[in-house]
Amino acid sequence: MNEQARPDAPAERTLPEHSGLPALDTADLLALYREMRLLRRLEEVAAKAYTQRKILGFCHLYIGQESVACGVGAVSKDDYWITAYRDHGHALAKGVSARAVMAELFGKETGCTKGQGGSMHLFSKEHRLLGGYGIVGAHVPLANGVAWAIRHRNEDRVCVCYFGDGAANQGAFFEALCLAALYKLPVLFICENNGYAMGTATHRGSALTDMSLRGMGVGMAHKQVEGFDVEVVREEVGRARRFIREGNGPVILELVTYRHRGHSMSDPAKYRPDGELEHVKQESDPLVILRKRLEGLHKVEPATLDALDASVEDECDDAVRFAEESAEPPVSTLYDYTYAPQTTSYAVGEDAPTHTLEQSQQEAG
Ligand SMILES: Cc1ncc(C[n+]2csc(CCOP(=O)(O)OP(=O)(O)O)c2C)c(N)n1
Ligand SMILES: [Mg+2]
Repeated sequence: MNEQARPDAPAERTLPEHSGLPALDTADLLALYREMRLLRRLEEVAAKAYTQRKILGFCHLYIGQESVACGVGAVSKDDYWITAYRDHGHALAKGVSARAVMAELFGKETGCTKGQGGSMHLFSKEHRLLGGYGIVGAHVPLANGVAWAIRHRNEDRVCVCYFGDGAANQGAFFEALCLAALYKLPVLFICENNGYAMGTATHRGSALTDMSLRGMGVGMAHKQVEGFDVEVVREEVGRARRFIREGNGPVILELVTYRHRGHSMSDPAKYRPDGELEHVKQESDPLVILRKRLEGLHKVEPATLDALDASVEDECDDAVRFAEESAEPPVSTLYDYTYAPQTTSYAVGEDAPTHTLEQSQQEAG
């Protein structure tokens, strides 16, 4: 069959060789080390608060995966991000404060979602963090909508869509991928393959375990990347982001990672083979990798890194105090932000008016 008979055969898409980003210096790497340390420590503190029943509901920890969110954040702070329920690390890496994240976990009105979302629904319009979703795979099509808006507004941004290896088996995911490639939408799909979907190892849920290869079926540029080294993540995401912004269409990256804790706080994670966790912690802990590099290659004194650790400790203590002292949201706000306003008369980029349930019902007739 010749090319003419197949005019829609997707051209081979290759990512650029380099991101074009400048190399990171010692100060940049120290900032990334501190950020990853904050992600980890805030969650260790949250885990303790959870066992004290100060945090209720579901709580999924990101410990072990910090190099992904922080590596992406090093390239993509001004983009839109959308993610699933394992979202604490994404919020922090996007710039949401430790106070606003912890207060949200505590269900307080000072939280980034005004205490109405909790752990799985961190949101910050100011930081272009568009959630936090609990239904596996359901947010992936939303990324396409965000990308349409980016194109419509002519913004120099992409939408970064994070999801897990389990989500990459969902129908909504496949459909979203297909349309994103067809319309060349500015989406960077990032599969954080942490080896498990709840208790199911990736190879027990899919014959294909490199989820970036899902891009092949729809003609999308794709790559599998080792996700434990924050510098590598930054460079690879930089390459993909550049490709997208140059108008070549979306990219799917699989970042190989690992979660050190169970699926959620109620999971003792007994399904792992003996020694697997210990091995990963020894060989592939993102914090250990970067600390070793800073001490070895960059000749940073251990005391400098210890001082950063201590400042993170203070920041987390402050976040807990802030969350504890904050008020719960007033009951009168229970239905706020639930119903979208019916009007379409507000301009793009302008805030939609906040509606009460009553107002929305009146408008709906
Ligand atoms: C549609 C749907 N099916 C099942 C669940 C229950 N569930 C919650 S998390 C999860 C596993 C998802 O794993 P993965 O996508 O790999 O993300 P990870 O938890 O590893 O970050 C499942 C099956 C759900 N929330 N939504
Ligand atoms: Mg997973």
